[in-house]
Amino acid sequence: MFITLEGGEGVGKTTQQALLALQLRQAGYPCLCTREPGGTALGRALREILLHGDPLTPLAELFLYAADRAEHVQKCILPALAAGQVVVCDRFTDSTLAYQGYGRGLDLQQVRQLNHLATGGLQPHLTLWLDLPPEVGLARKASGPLARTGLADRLEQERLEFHRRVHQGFQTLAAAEPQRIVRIDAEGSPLEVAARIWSVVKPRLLAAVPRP
Ligand code: T5A
Repeated sequence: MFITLEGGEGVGKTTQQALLALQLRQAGYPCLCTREPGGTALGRALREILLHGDPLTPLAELFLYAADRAEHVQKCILPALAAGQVVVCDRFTDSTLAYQGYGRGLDLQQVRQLNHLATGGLQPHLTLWLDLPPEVGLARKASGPLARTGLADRLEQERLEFHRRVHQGFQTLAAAEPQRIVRIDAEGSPLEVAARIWSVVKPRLLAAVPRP
């Protein structure tokens, strides 16, 4: 089963990925945690350019996310799925639609085509959209440990208006694909959010994957 975690900045995806992996392993499901950008050696180099390099044109940015994904799908995600692991990925194609499409204003149809090319048509079985007002997510990040290093990345530094468009994008994507994309209220403590996530994942997992 291929599960993705999506949402704006600081909504708690990384925190929830670790908690979900714990639940999965306790339930006897081997799982792989990975992320985009940065799930492969190439991806880690691209992540540095994308998040901390000089400003890029929107189209160049789009192609770099696609290159990261093409490598990631072939070298990491597909082999793990073939080996019977549950793959939990922090961001995937919906991030590209939300950030580069709705946020940057690139043509949505072209973004979809490039997503399709990069993934070879692979789609998540379940996408958990962690929904939080952009102001709250940005404030969480601003008070987190990384903020004190002064290493806020390029996308975090975008204006609030950009993050509102991204949020609106996720909302539209979720409304269009309610079976695949499930909205998770990301307010509350990490354990409260984790319980909401598990209540969505568990029945789908039992239906999709035989109990180990
Ligand atoms: N991007 C990515 C694109 O533009 N296009 C694409 O196609 C793709 C794949 C990735 C950037 O790349 C962009 C989007 C992003 O801008 P990233 O570092 O992965 O960069 O950025 P984020 O995904 O935003 O990751 P973060 O780690 O910064 O945020 P998370 O993972 O959502 O949140 P997390 O768990 O790190 O938590 C943030 C802070 O909040 C606290 C944590 O302790 C931490 O300090 N926290 C909570 N506080 C209160 N209550 C809770 N429930 C909390 N949960 C966590």
